[in-house]
Amino acid sequence: MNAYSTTLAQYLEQHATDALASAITTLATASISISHLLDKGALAGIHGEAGNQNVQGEAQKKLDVISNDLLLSALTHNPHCAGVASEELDEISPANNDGTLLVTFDPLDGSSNIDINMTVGTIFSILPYHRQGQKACEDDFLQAGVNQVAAGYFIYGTSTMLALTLGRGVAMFSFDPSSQAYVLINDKVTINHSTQEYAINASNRRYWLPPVQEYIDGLVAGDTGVRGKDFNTRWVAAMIADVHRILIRGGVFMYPYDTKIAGKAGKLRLMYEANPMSFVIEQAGGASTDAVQRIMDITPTHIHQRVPVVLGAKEEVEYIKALHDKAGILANGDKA
Ligand code: AFP
Repeated sequence: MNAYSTTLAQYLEQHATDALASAITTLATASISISHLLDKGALAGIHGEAGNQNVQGEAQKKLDVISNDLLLSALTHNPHCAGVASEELDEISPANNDGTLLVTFDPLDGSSNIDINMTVGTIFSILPYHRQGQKACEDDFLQAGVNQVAAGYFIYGTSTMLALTLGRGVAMFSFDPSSQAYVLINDKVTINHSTQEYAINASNRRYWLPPVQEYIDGLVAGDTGVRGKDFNTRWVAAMIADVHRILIRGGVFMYPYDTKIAGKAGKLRLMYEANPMSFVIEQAGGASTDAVQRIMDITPTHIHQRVPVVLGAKEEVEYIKALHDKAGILANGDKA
């Protein structure tokens, strides 16, 4: 017998509208199927490449495709869902014209981790839909992150968990395999404002802007440098796992602007990764920017838009932003 007793269903009954509760329950049900497939691993024939590229030009894993199909089919059958957008699909999928919600998702973030038995997860964002009676189109999705009514992620790690925000803090749930239900383990997740741990793919150093190089040099110098204290690096190469670590024990995560691929301002997607994670991080007391402006204030111009991401402990995020301000960096990476 453990101390936890509130299920996700009970939590949603208390805190969410019927429509939101229904959409989140649909997402949770699909996540349980994905979690079971991951548990079976190679035995379920899910390892390896699917042989296609997604809209981002990335090789799709078999489970990317299976997870995408599971979520898409479940959500388009939900009566409250007016439209769905997936990181894996070129175009949005209209659903039920009378629905009041739009859902975006990254079906399997960090999917290159599947074959090496490391953490992956499903990230989702829920936006309001206002054109009832009409078929949803891409323009309906192009809303700033501040409009999100809920966001979160299902993480498939040593255990399966859900981090959820409805805009009033962040709640953490753990999946109980015996009851097949998500159970609340923390109803007020908070992030420390300061940290000595950071996450970045340092192999991209030569492509970063000077303020990011200067910032990381300061951290690497530790107590012999400008920061006067030692820092520790952690990089899982799955945003979901790096963000989860920050929610649990603090830190700062960066996938900054880089010049590696011409025309791509960073690697992460605004609508499937950056916005939902920013909502979760801010609701836990952290901060999230593209190093110049708050991510959730960005009005998307395209559903597959990419943005630089700097999120986590408030003091570090503000420190990095101040370095960019001092260097006169603009949102597109140019200098003022
Ligand atoms: P995949 O889903 O293709 O594995 O990409 C994951 C991701 O978009 C994000 O979750 C990580 O933070 C980032 O890529 C890792 O990128 P690097 O390959 O540069 O380490």
